[in-house]
Amino acid sequence: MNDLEQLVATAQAEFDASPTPAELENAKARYIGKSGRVTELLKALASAPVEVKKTRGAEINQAKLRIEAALQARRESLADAELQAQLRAEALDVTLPGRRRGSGGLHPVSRTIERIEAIFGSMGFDVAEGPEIETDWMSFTALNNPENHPARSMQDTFYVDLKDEGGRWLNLRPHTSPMQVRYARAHAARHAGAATMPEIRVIAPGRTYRVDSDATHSPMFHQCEGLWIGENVSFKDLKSVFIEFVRQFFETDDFDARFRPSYFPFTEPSAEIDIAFRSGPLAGRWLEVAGSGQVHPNVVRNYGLDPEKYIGFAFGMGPDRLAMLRYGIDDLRLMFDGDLRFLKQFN
Ligand code: 2NL
Repeated sequence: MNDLEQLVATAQAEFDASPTPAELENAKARYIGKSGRVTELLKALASAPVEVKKTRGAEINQAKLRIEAALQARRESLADAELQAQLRAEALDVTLPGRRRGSGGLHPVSRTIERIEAIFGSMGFDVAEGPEIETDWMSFTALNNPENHPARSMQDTFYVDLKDEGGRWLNLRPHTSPMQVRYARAHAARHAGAATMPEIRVIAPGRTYRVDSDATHSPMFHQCEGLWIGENVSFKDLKSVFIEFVRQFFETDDFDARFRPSYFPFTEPSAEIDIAFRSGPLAGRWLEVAGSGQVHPNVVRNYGLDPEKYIGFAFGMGPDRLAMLRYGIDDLRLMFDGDLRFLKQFN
C-alpha cells in the first residue's frame, strides 16, 4: 500500500469511527481542511518539478476525491441514523385505543333535588334559587324570629364580615326560606293593585349553613322548602301534597304518615311530618322527613300580602337525609367527602 492509499484508509477509518456529525467534521479538517494532511501534501508540490507535479498532483487529487466520498458517505449514514432514532422516539402506536375523557355524573344530593323538583313541578310548583349570603331581615326578621332568638346567635349561624345597609352583619342563610320570601315579595309586587293574584306555589332547594358538625350534621347541608299561598289553601292541601310527594319520591304507597304538633316561629300551627314504611329495610320506624305548618300571619304580611286574605302552608325538608333514606346511606359525612369510590355508585 503506498502512502496515499494509506492516507485514504486512515481517513476512512477515522470518519467511520466518528460517532457524531460534529466529530466527523473535526476528522474532515484533519485531512482536507485548510491545514489538513491532503492540503499539506498539495502545498508541498509547489516546489516540485513539473513532471512530478503532474503525476503526483493527479494522484493526490484522486486520493482527495476518495476521502471526500468517504466523508459524504459517513455524513449520510450519520444523518440517517439520527432520523431513524427520532422516528423511533416519536413513534405513535395508532392501534392503541384512544384515551377517553371520563364522563362525569351527578351527586346523589343533586339527583335527589332534581327528583324533588320534578315531583313538585308536576304539581304546579315553580323552582326558586338565589343568594346564599343573606341579610338579617331575610333570614330572620321576615320569618317572624324575635330579635333575641338564639338562631340569630353566632353559636348557630355563620356570619360574613360584611354589613347590610342597616348596619347588620350578613349571614350564610341557615335555611332556604329567604328565597321563598324573595319569591313571594316579587310575586306580590307584580300583582299589586290587581283584582286577583295567582296562587304562589314554589319550592326553594339549595345549600344552607349552620354552626353544627357531627356524625349527623354538616356545617353545609341542603334544604328544600316549599310554599303554597292562596285565598283558600288549607292544612288538608299540605297533607295531600306532601303525602303525594312521599308516594312519588319513594315509589311506594306502603307507608303511614303522621303530622306531629311542633313549633316554628314562622308557622302556626306547626307540625313535624313523620313517615313509617310498612315493608322494606326501614319498616316500622318513624322517620322525621319534614317540618311544616300554616304560614304565620306576620310572615304573610312580610311577603307584602294581607294575611286576612291570603293564607297557606310551608314545609322544609333535607335532601341530604332524603337521599340517605332512598339510597340506604348510613353516614352523612360520605355525602361531602368527595370520595369517587362512593360517588361512582350513583352513576
Ligand atoms: C325544618 C323546618 C320548616 C318552613 C320550614 C317556611 C318558609 C316560609 C314561611 C314559613 Cl317562607 N315557613 N318554612 C316552615 C315550617 C317548617 O322546616 O325542620 N326543616 C327541615
